[in-house]
Amino acid sequence: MRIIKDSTPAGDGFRMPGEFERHQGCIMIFPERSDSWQYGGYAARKAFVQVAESIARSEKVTVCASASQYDNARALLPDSVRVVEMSSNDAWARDYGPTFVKNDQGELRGIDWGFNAWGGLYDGLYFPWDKDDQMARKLCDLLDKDVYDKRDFILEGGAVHVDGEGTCMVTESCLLSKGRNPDMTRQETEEVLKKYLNVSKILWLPCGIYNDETNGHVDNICAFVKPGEVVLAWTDDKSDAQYGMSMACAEYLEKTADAKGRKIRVHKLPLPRPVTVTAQECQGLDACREKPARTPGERLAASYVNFYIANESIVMPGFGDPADEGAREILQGLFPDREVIQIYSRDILIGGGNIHCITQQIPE
Ligand code: KQY
Repeated sequence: MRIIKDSTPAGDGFRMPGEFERHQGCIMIFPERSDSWQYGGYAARKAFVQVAESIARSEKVTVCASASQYDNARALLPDSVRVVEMSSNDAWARDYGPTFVKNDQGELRGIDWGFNAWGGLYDGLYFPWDKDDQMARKLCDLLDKDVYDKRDFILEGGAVHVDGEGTCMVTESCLLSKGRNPDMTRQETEEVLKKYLNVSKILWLPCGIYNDETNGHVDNICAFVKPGEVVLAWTDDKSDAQYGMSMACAEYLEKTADAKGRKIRVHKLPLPRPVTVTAQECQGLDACREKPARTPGERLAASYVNFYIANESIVMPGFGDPADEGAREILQGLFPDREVIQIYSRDILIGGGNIHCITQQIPE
């Protein structure tokens, strides 16, 4: 594996494909951290296994597990899933797995962004994060892919979505947050994204989902279903703090064109009712940096937008909410050639993310 420091993907003719383009596989990490996953992570691991099984029906899934969880992962996951021992601080493959870029000859390379647990010592979520930060490079080594070293720029994979045709979508609340790249201007941030993802237009949504501890990752509020079309997490409840946030994103999208000059078509994806943590769930979490990891009644950033686009399916969250079925039908209508698989994901959500956050596609 070559670590590339003296050129950029755009300069070398590589671009990040849209998630809806064909994949050769998917990377996941087995959860076990006791301040992220309640009651030692038993229920979270079951949910991760369901996600891995669903994706593995149409692409090769690789699950990274710690030495102590290796046997368990191997026992719980189907034979078709590859399990490799790899250490990490937690289980967010989207955020610190490599971002893959591809050239016209089909060659793949990874990008290794800097990772600081969603805000470092300013407003990050745990310390240390050194093993997470090594994962992109270790995975590129495992997959025999050269990797661009961009560790001097803090970015998580869940903070960007691309359409594969020159447009990248981010949120201001995340990319311009003080815990990421505080010395960079918006213009300088744009330049990095353009050079590394090979895009020409950045869509700056103002914010993400209410109380999303990532400073509002775009992958929880808005996602491309194809070039020129997005789904946006939505509520009609004006008394909900999310109402103004989703409205601000809709108004921005309404007046903004993509890289190809297309007006963006917005499909609203209604949110479930607010999902809050119970006292019993909080009791099952260890403290994080000497403080309770969660407090009873805390609202979690539940959203159906946090789905994964697999080769032949959409693997989406379910919350046991009356809105689950309607959300499933909307996504089925938008992805008629893929089977929509809904997985009850409360045990993933308690960790702070959902199905998109725990998966990272490897383009074909
Ligand atoms: O991408 C994500 N949503 C991950 C959030 C991690 C939270 C750590 N508890």
